[in-house]
Amino acid sequence: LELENRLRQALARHELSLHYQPQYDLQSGRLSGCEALMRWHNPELGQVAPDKFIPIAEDSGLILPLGEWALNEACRQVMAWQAQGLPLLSVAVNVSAVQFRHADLAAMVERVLRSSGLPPALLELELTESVLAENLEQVNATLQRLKQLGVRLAMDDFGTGYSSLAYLKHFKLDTLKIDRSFVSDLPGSSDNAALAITIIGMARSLGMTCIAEGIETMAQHDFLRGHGCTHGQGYRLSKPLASAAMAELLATSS
Ligand code: G
Ligand code: G
Ligand code: G
Ligand code: MN
Ligand code: NA
Repeated sequence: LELENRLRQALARHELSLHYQPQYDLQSGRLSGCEALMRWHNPELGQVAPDKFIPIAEDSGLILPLGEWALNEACRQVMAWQAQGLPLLSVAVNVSAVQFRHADLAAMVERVLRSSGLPPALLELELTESVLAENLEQVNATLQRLKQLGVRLAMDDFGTGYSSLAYLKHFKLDTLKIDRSFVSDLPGSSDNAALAITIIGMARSLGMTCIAEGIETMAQHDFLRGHGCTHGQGYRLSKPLASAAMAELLATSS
């Protein structure tokens, strides 16, 4: 509860920030976008990891204001970079199942797009498989409204949930993100190699962009690239960067 109370004040006290992890086109090596990741620095606790505070935010409902802040901040930042003469790039923002369940998600996204001026096609919302396993009618309606806004939808952590195949076919999302647990021991693990190749093929046959997460070695990079995975992110390519460092990267990648 102590952490929850501190988190409750974190927004007003400007303790939250976003880091941006670059995403690359694996074939050309070019920067293709970034994923916004929330960071919390509390004066007494220091840096608190998202794995610790996101679940608390979800259980307490604080994820609603925090998630809206993150979406707004990410969209605003991308437009601010463009205003500084840096290239316009797409940004992916994580959306928790709690936010997705909330009736107003599409209205909130529309509001943020309008106030930031970000072209909707440059925004990708990362959903988890758990989102799609809930009330089918509501999920359908929300996905429909989000698609009408023109934003892209990604399936995050693919392969770690359940019923993946049926949902994937049904919901026609834009992007499939291969969970890093399948990437970690490539190319040595024949199981993971087979799984990664299967997921890449699945994305291709469904017409989806495929992003591998957690690429830490050149061997993983080359394996994924060689098997036709279109995009990747991970420490080997770049760690998540504070906004100033991301701006520097943008300045050298145009
Ligand atoms: O080559 P350069 O230092 O600009 O690459 C920046 C990062 O992009 C490196 O960490 C590299 O691993 C990664 N990268 C992304 N795509 C490619 C690619 O297709 N080939 C190579 N060699 N590196 C890539
Ligand atoms: O940022 P990593 O660096 O530690 O993130 C850990 C976990 O926290 C990941 O599962 C990531 O999806 C989640 N996460 C990070 N930022 C956000 C955010 O803005 N919203 C939500 N819902 N999850 C986030
Ligand atoms: O669940 P989600 O995919 O949103 O989480 C992204 C998380 O993965 C963040 O915590 C981010 O810091 C972390 N991450 C990004 N690149 C790597 C990587 O190469 N290796 C590992 N272990 N984690 C990574
Ligand atoms: Mn993610
Ligand atoms: Na993930």
